[in-house]
Amino acid sequence: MAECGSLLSKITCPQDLRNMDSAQLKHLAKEIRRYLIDSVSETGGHLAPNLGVVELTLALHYVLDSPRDRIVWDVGHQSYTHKIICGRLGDFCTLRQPGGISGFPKMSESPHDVFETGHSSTSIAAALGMAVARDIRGEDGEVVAVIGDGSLTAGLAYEGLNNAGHLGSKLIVILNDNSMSISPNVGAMSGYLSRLRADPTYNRLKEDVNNLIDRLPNLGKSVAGSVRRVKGSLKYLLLPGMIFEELGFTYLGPVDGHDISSTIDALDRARRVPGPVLLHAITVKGKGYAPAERRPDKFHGVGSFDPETGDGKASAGPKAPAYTDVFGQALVDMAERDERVVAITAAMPDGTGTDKMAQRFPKRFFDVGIAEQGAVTFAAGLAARGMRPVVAIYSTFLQRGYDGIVHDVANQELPVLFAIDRAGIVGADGDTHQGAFDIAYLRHVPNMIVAAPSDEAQLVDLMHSALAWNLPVAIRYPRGSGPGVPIEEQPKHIPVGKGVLLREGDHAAILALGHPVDAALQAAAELEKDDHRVAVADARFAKPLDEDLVLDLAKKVPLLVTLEEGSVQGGFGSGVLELLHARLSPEDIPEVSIVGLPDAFIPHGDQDAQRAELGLDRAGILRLLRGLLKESSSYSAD
Ligand SMILES: Cc1ncc(C[n+]2csc(CCOP(=O)(O)OP(=O)(O)O)c2C)c(N)n1
Repeated sequence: MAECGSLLSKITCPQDLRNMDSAQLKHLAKEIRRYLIDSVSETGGHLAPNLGVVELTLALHYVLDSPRDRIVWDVGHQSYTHKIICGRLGDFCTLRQPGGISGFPKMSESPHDVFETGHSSTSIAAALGMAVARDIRGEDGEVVAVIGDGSLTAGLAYEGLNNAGHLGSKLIVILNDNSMSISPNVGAMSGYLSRLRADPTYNRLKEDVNNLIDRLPNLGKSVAGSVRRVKGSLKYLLLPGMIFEELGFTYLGPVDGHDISSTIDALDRARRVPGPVLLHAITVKGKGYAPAERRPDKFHGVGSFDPETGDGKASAGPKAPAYTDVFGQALVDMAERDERVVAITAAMPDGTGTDKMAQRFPKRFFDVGIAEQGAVTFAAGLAARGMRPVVAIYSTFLQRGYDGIVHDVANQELPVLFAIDRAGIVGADGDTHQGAFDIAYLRHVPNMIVAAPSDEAQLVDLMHSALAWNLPVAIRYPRGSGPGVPIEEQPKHIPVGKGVLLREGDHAAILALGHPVDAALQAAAELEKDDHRVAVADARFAKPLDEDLVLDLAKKVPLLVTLEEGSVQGGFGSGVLELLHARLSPEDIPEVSIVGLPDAFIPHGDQDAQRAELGLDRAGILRLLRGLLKESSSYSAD
């Protein structure tokens, strides 16, 4: 277990920081950094973002009085120092472990976690809501949003800024600018921030003019007004588009976010400014740990690693390639064959495997920043002009793109292919990141095709087939690897809405979608040993359903089990039930059991263990079927 230094061990609450002088605070930052490296090397987690905000977090907690003053962490992946300072040092070794503390802010863990996050760019709007509530209720206390430059690429962040400038409530936004998203940050705003970083002249000049005005004796109102107008025009001369000020914020900075004393001073000033204020802090992602400073993208989120070298600890045994890698390669192959194919990611080229496309066809690859909503409508525009966009986004983040899918893509029947990675249980990232809802939020959208491969080869086949279908298509696949089947050089064409019967049986049938197909086959083979003849079908599509396959099975067996790694409410199994009720008379409908994700937010845990708990592994399916077959009055094993 990681050991903590002598200063850190004495911190029980943020108020303890106030008894420290600046040398001690500096030393504490060093201890925390060492502790973070050692501890995260064991548990895994978001290392580089946290190393970048150690001093900033200490300064915040030094100046503010949390939880009376509220700190809203954007994404929340950088809240480790906050967690440690706010009473969770003892639990920190359980970070992201089953039953342990979360990698994101959690109100159930501490009153200092005032808003829960995981998805980016919510902090400004949420903090503004808290500030306005404070004002309406006649309370006091600061509200502070801490947002990274990557998270500032999302429309949601600008909506928050826009509303804050309009409402004028007292609100502090800290822009933690390390010029990185997970990968290097992109976009025009990122370019603007770089210019601000490189040349803070305007801000110095603005202060000089303000000081001058204040110092002039008996300055008449009109003269002061003129000087301020000159100041107003100068800003256009020196730094065109002083965006934050124009949005109604007072802009402060840039400040070196690793210099605790300067950051404390800047925060003190920010507190004194009335109305919304944005403090621009410059930080280094991965600060103080050479491997992370060299490769902040690789150390954004890590598994366990050797703290001496930064090398990841290899997991045991050879593994099949991850779905993400299979997708990335298939995407490049598609792009080789069809020059209309273009790829879009929302700030996650590595995470989605689209980095392969970026290398091979840089002009046909687009990183739009953390802007899932924009990515979807951008793809619709591309498709409307004859391109074949592939939009690769994790299931949980595509929730942001729902309206674009309905309004811009499906309603116009545009052939956009959504590659939905991390569909299903994701493990250590937890409730905010589970890919639980995509089947449900896509299945009811007219014109959408929703497919899920049961192995890697089928993912490739579905992708190539989707090009020929010429319709809006979503293909969902899980985090991690598939069963490891070989991938043929020549992809096979899969007709829309066609599942496949993999195993005959007349005692019961399992109709599985995607990842659980493999476990279903294993369970059926095991059941055979007890003379239970269980059919297994790979549905391949949640929409359109293979009606013939479903109805045939329903007519043959008294018991039908559906499996999916998605929410049961509104999911694949619901679709099967709808079909059975629409097409069969009640007495012909077999007993149906739907297995999937429950109507609950599933916390962080081990991916396989959680599948087992939910009955979505071989043992769980076996247990369920044995129970159901035993109960079934209409069937006795012969
Ligand atoms: C809506 C959404 N899309 C994607 C992500 C994945 N993600 C997590 S952190 C991150 C980068 C954030 O960059 P920044 O805000 O600059 O913080 P940094 O990690 O650089 O400190 C991304 C893309 C997310 N959490 N939420």
